[in-house]
Amino acid sequence: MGTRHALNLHRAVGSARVAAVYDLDQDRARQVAGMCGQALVFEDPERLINDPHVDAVVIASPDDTHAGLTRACLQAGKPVLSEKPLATTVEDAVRVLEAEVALGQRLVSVGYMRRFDPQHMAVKTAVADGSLGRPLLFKGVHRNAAVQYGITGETILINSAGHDFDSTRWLLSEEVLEVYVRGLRSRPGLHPDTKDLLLIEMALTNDSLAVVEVYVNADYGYEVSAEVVCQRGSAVTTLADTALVRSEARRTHPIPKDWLARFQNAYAVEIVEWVESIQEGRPFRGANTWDGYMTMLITASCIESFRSGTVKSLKIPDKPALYQ
Ligand code: ISE
Repeated sequence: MGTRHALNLHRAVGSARVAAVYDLDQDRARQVAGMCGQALVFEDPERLINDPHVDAVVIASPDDTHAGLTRACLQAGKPVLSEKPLATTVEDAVRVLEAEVALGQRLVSVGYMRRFDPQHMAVKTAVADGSLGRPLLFKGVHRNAAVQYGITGETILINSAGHDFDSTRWLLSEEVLEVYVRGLRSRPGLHPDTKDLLLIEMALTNDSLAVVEVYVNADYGYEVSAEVVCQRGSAVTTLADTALVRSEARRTHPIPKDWLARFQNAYAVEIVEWVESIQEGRPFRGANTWDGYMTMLITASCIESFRSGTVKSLKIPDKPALYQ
């Protein structure tokens, strides 16, 4: 993910350059720095963050390091685009939120890249214009070919389903009030504790609903779809820039193997928008700390529901003025 962001910055953003790279794997850091021109290589992420050659930081490290590194950026007064999730616990998300509110300046952006995907943006536009009536239901499908980072329901909720929580809030413009999660193990050969297919139901403000399938061992490829059902119609993401191929008595569409292929366009648009927002001194159009925090609250409630098998309610906190 870090390589993808570095290359997108290097190739797609004319008004910024990759000044420095850190990776625990220093060979990898040198390799990426070499692909991006004259970038410096650091042995320590906090020194990179505080280096005067660095104006802004992209974090694409393991999930549980995001919150600490993001706070280091806030301490240095530097804008930061953190990969999702903002944090892996509610406590860590609160610490980032409190640090930013204390600073009184919005410096943190969170990489929920679907907000920059043309298909998702088209759904948002169709729904937001009001002609379909009130949005009633979000239906999400999120499939990975094979799981990479872990196979517990908890891991999937933190690492994968966060996208769907963000899509739900963003596309419906409502907040989640209640969640209910069920999971199953898709194959007998997997570890007995595995739950690699989750079904998540949510009740939201304004009497709206959401249902999301997250299946991380779908095997055949990578797919994400989002539909918003409204009073007088619905809007759903269509296939991303693919050709319908006719051959040997079949019509076929290719399916991407992973999110880097499916969302390349979104990642490029996201990083261009992020740099422009910094250079123009305005808020980033994507997710901010408040969104990252709300997603973490939903995730934590889903983990409780998944463990207990019961419905969990959320208390929506007051939104600080900084994010109004
Ligand atoms: C990964 O980190 C992503 O961001 C992908 O979009 C998601 O589909 C995958 O499940 C995550 O592991």
